[in-house]
Amino acid sequence: MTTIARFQVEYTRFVDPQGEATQPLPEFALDPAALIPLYRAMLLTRTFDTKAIALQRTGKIGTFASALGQEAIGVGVASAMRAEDVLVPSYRDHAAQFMRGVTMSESLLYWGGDERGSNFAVPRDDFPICVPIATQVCHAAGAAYAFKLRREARVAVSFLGDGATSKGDFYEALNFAAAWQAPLVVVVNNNQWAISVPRSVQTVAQTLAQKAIAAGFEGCQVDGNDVIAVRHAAQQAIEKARTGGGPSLIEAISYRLGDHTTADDATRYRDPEVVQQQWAFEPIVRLRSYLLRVNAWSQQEEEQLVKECTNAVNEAVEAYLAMPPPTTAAMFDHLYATLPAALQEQRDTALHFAPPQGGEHG
Ligand SMILES: Cc1ncc(C[n+]2csc(CCOP(=O)(O)OP(=O)(O)O)c2C)c(N)n1
Ligand SMILES: [Mg+2]
Repeated sequence: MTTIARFQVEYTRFVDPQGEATQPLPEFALDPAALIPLYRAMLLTRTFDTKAIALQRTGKIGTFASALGQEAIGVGVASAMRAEDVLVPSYRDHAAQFMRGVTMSESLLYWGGDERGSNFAVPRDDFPICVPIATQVCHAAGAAYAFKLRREARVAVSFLGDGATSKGDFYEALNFAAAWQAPLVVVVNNNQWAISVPRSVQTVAQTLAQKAIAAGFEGCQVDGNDVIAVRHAAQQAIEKARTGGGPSLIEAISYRLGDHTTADDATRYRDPEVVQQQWAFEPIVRLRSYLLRVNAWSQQEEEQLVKECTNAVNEAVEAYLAMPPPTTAAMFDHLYATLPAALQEQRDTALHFAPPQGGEHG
C-alpha cells in the first residue's frame, strides 16, 4: 500500500486568553495603535447587540441573532477586505457589515422587518443578510467567478456557521470555486452550536477546515477569539484570491455565548456553567488585556470608548425609530419582477385593510 496524498490543517493563534502574545505578531499588529480600531469595532458590535436584544424584548424589532462572543471573526475578516471586495453574509455578521460601512440603523431596519435595511447606502455591492443556511456561499462563489471573468481584482468573502458546513450548498460552492479558481474566501464561524445541535453531533469530521481540502484547496483553523489571528488569516487568504491563487477557507473557532436568536432559550439544552467557563476566552477582554499589557490602553480611554459606543448606538436607534414605516405594498416589492396573480390578490387585500401610513415601528 502506498500513501498517495497527505493533508494538514494548521491552527493559528497570536494572543492567548490572558492577552499575552504567544509568538511574534504579524506586521499589521506591530503598532498597537493599529489595533485600537479593531477593539472599537468589537466593542461597538457588543454594545449594539445588547441594545438590539432590548429592542426585541420591547417589540421594536423582530427576531435578532446576536454575535455575542464572536465579534473578532467579523471584525478581523472585514478589516482585511478592501472597499471593492464583496461581503456575502449570513445573519450573524453585523460586526463585519458595520466595518464595511453598513449603518446600525440600516441593520435595525432589517431586523425590524423593513427591506430598506438591506439597501445599504455604502457597500452598494455587498449582499444582504442571508437567512437560508449556506445558500449564500453559492451566491458568493458566483460573484467570485464573475470577478474572474471580468478580470476585476476583487474578492468575494462569505460567512457561514459550523452547522452550515453540513449543507450541500456549501460543498457545491466550494467545488465550483475550486474548479474555476474563483477569488472566494469562505469564513466558517464555528461557534460550536447550530441552534441546539452541538458541533460534535453535527459532523464527525475532525475539523471543518478539512472540508476545503476535499474540494482541492486550503483550509486552516484560527483562534476565532483572537482578532489578530483572524485578521492575519483573512489577509493571507484575500491576498491569495486577489492575485489569482483561488479560494481558501478559514475555520474560526469561537463560542456562541448568547442564545441562538431572541427566539431561543439556550438554557433548555446547554449547561450554563459550561457557557460561563467560555467567557474566559472571549475576544474583547483578550485584546484589551493585550493592549493594557503593552501600555497602549488606559481606564480613561476605555470609559471614553464605552461612552462613544453607547452614544453611537443610541443615535442609530433614534434614527431607526424616526424612520417612517414602509408602505404596506413594500413587502411585495422585491421578490418578483412581475407579481404572480396569487400575490397580486394578496397585495390588493393587504392594501384594502392597510392602516393609514404614518404608524410606529413595532
Ligand atoms: C435552509 C435552512 N434550513 C434550516 C434553517 C433553520 N436554521 C436557522 S439557523 C440554523 C442553524 C445554523 O447553525 P450554524 O450554521 O452553526 O450557524 P449559527 O446560527 O450558529 O451562526 C438552522 C438550522 C434555515 N434558516 N435555512
Ligand atoms: Mg453555529
